[in-house]
Amino acid sequence: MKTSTTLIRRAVLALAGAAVFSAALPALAQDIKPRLIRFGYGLNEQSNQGRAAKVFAEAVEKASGGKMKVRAIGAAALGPDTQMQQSLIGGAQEMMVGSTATLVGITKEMALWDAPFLISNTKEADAMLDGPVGDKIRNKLQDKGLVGLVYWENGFRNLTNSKRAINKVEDLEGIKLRVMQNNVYLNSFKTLGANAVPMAFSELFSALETNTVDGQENPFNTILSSKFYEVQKYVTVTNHVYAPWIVLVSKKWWDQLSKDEQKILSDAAKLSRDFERKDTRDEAAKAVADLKAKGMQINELPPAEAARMRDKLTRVYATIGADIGMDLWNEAQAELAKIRGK
Ligand code: TF8
Repeated sequence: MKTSTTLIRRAVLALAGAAVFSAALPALAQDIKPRLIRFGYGLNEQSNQGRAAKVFAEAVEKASGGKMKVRAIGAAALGPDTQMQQSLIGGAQEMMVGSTATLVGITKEMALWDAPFLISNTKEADAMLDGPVGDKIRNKLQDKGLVGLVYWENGFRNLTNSKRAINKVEDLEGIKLRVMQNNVYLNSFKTLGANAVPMAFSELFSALETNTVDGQENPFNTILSSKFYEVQKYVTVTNHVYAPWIVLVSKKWWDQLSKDEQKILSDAAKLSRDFERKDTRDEAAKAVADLKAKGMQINELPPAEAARMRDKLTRVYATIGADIGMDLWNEAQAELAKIRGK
């Protein structure tokens, strides 16, 4: 009797030990080192960008058992997009999120996303960005020292200015309009007759405040979160382009990570993407009312004028095709046709 009791007790102890061991096993088997990840972004903490950066940071910390710490640093405190891109390439900063439009100097194929009126709704946006064309363009970054994890939504861009309501294309004449540091944007707004000037986003608020520029174009979300309503009166709903953001990692740093660490970052990036797109869309859906409440005057272009603008803007397609290569341009068109057919 005694012997069997002892045996059972031993067996129970062994089982308990095994249970403890196997519970600890996945964590032990995972190759995760303490890491500090500086994740830079350009908008403020209260923006859709800031909220999603926080979601990403929390997901990474949780999945790594607190070993990988993400320090999300907003308001371009680590520099504007182009500067952060260089820091990532050099390995002086680990991660960032920013516009695809400011990446064209590094990966010219990114200019596909600058094409006015290419993407007409969020269903098309998701299918394009997360599909083969989006992947192909994202993967081009690898040769340039960057890893693109996911696309977030910046959104459909609209015009604001402090001079007058824009009711027809000609109303843009003489308006000094800030655009991103990107040739398609520059050419697009020059084509419309505006006096377009490229400028980093981090300089934009004060440029609007001091009337160095009269206007700018960004999604409703950014007009709200960056408080452009304090320095701009008129909003014109143009939805002239769907702009993505992209979450980037320094390739130099990425290559030092274990497969487990890379997976934690990829998974958290996907989670943040899903959160960010929903959050951005929810915010955009009620933004018109919010901007009106802040005192902005909002107008839509009459359909005939919208069509004229569209016609003028789609003329830049030829230069985009030449820049990114006609193969990629045609592939994108075919993919869009497929998505629209579904
Ligand atoms: C712009 C963009 C910005 C982004 C952001 C700073 O107008 O739309 O919102 O680049 O990441 O510069």
